[in-house]
Amino acid sequence: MTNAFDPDAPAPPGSGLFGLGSPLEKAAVRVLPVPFEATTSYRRGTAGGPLAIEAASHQVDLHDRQTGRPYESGIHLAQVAPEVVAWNEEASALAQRLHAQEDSSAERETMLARVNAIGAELNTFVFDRTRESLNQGQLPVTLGGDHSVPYGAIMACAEEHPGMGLLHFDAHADLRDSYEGFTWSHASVLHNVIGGAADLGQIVQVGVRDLGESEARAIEKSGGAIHTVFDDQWARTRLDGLSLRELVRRSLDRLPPEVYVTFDVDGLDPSLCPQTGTPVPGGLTWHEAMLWLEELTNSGRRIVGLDLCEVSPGPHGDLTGQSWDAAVGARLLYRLIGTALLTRGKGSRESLTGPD
Ligand SMILES: [Mn+2]
Repeated sequence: MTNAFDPDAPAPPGSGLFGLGSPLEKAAVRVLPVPFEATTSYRRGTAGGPLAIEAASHQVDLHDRQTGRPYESGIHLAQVAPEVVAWNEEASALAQRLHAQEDSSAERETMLARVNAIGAELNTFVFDRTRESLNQGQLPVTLGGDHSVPYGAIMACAEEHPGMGLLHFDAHADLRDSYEGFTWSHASVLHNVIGGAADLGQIVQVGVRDLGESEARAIEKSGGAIHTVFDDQWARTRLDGLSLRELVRRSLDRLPPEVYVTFDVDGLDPSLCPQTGTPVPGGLTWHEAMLWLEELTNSGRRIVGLDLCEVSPGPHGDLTGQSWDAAVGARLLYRLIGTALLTRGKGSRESLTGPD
């Protein structure tokens, strides 16, 4: 097959995610944009993530030393579904009124029920779309939006791959049993997945540094089913000059052969995601996050699905391609996809050893 595509050429405007314009039927990767952030509790803006990331993706160099040529496999970005936009507008407006606490309790109950119903509809939508990707043998990638968004994707992957594990990057454990009354809250996504999936394997969490007491208890009570590498443990390993790679390997060893990666960008140091919804000091550096992905590949495990959430270009969006958060998000998305393709036997990488 002749391929006229030049990975080094600048991406023309309107050329789609990473300038690839990959048609759906030829793509190994299907990215579902879900600009939804109804239950965002602190700062808004993650609904602008998908379009800002698409704009910023035109600056990403497609040749990747760590993952080779992910672009060759085809990466298709679906259109934003109008119903998702409508759900986000309605549920966000209701959630903001609920935060303002100016309505009667009866009114509040009705509004809360509606927000939760919209969340359930969104879950079904994401589940169905993920199912379609899985049916076609494509890697399902969900692009949030807040971290409530990938619930349906994780459920669909868990159904397709019984016993799959979860690798969860996040500043938060997301184990709350609903948050502010919202059943489908960004702060509850792991709790909901654990409650909803029939056969979910080991969970490994990384970057966690903001934790409620009930969440700490949930981790304890899980008897190891949830293994959390707390950020202070991570930082101590780094500060004491011990091997982070060893810590990563030991942690990954707990995971089963098939792994879903859920990446809340606030797991990274906030200098890499200053506008994210709930930033917390500490977190992984860029290269530390990449170390996890590199070792996941080395371990021979297979990524069966992934999401990237909570990337925010700020409250007003950014379609210029110049948002720093989106620039990081686009590169992270490309690296996550490239890593997943590598684990699925596609692509190759250059030697990662340093200079002799
Ligand atoms: Mn999260």
